[in-house]
Amino acid sequence: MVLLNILITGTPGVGKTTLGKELASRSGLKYINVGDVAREGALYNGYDEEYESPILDEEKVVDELENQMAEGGVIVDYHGCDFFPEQWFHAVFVLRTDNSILYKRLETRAYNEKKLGDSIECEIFQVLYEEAMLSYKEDTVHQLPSNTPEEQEDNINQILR
Ligand code: DAT
Repeated sequence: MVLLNILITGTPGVGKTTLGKELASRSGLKYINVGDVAREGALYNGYDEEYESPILDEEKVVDELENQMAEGGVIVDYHGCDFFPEQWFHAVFVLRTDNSILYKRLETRAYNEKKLGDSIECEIFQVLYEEAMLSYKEDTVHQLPSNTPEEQEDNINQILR
């Protein structure tokens, strides 16, 4: 049996982690948060002073995840999607959140003003959706609204189907 791999992507704060963990617990698939993997393995290649955050070493992340992706049955969560090998994922879900709701969610994080503003802009200009459409076959990319708990429930059911 081939186990499917799923990518959940979108601007920070749209609900990737919340959805990914819930989906994993209901489906039995394994949840992988790329940010956590990078932190645990120190998979960085510099520090971004403007964003006050380390820069992901994308090649090292791909190397680190390769075996698990080959095994299959994995849900990957990351706010970027153009550096993963295309064949890793059978379905790519881009979560979308209205700006005012996203702003309220991000306000509670310790983001500096630049990072907060850029994240909102990223959502307005649907950067992650376009990145996904350029990186994967169009029919594997699905946008899902992620504003309310009801929408989250709908999304889980849709992905499970
Ligand atoms: P991400 O992993 O994309 O950065 P998150 O899962 O940490 O986002 O969610 C950010 C916050 O928003 C968190 O407090 C949970 C809340 N949230 C996520 N999805 C939601 C939804 N569909 N409806 C209401 N709140 C949601």
